[in-house]
Amino acid sequence: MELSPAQIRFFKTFGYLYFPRLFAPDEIASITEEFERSIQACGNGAQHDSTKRTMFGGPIEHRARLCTLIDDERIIGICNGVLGANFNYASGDGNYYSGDTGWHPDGNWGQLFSVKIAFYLDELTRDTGCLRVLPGSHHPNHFVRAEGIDLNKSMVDLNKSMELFGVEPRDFPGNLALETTPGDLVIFNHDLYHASFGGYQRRRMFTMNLTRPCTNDADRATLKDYLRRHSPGGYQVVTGGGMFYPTMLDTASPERMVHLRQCAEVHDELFPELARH
Ligand SMILES: O=C(O)CCC(=O)C(=O)O
Repeated sequence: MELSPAQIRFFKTFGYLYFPRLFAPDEIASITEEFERSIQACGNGAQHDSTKRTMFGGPIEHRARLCTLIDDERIIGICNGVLGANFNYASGDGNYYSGDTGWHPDGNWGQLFSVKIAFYLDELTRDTGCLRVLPGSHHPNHFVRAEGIDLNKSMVDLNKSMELFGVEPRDFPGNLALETTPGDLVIFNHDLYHASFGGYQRRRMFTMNLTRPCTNDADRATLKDYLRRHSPGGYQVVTGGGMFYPTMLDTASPERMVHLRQCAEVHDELFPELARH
C-alpha cells in the first residue's frame, strides 16, 4: 500500500489521516481478541474498576499475532509515506479508557518527528468518545500554539474554553470528530491537539508510536530526548527486553528489525541496566 501525494500533503497540512475499514471485520475481531488477552494478562485489565483509565505499555508486543502489525503492508505503507522508509517503531499504549480525555498534544517537537497510530476497538460516535482532532494544530504557528490560548497567556489550554470563550471544550471551534468503527485506523502527528468526550467506562483503544528514522546527529539527539521520556525506561518499566518486550524481538524478521534497531540501541544507551543480556 502506498500513500498518494494528496494523502501525504493532507497529513502534513492537517496533521492526521483517517482510513475507514482498513482492517476487515474478521481481522479486527482477531486483533481485538488478542488485545483483550494482552490487557487481561499483562495490563491489570481484570482490575479495571471504571473510575479511571487502565493502561499498559507495548500493547502489540505481548502476543506474536499482534507483533505482526508492525510487519503489515498497510501499516508499513502508511508509515513509509508519512515518516519515510526505515521509520522507527517506538512502543505504544493499550487502554481501557474511562470518561473524557481533555485536549492535549502528545508532543511539542515543532517538526514532524513522531506520530501515533490509533486502533479504536468499539463503535464510537461524537457523543460516545470518538477521537477529536484540531486540524492544523501541530503547526508551531497555529493560533493555539502561537498565541498561547489561556487565561494567563502562559500555556495553551483548550480545556478552559468555557471560561475563555463561553464554549464547551467539545465544541472548540474547528475541531473534528472522527467517528470510528472497529477496523478503521487513524494516524496523527504527536504535535496535533486531540481529545475525546462522552466515552463509556471501558472504551478500548491501543496505539503504536513511531518516529522518523534518524539520519544525522540532530535526529539522534531528538530520539534520545523522546525515549528518555516515552519508553519503558522512561516509565521505569522492566520489559525483559530493554525497549521492547521479548516476544516482539524473538519473533522479529530482519525486515522488522529495521524498525526496531534505532530505538533499541538508544534505549540501551540511556538505560543500560534494563538492556537484554
Ligand atoms: O481516545 C482518547 O481518549 C484520546 C487518546 C489520547 O489522548 C492519546 O492516545 O494520547
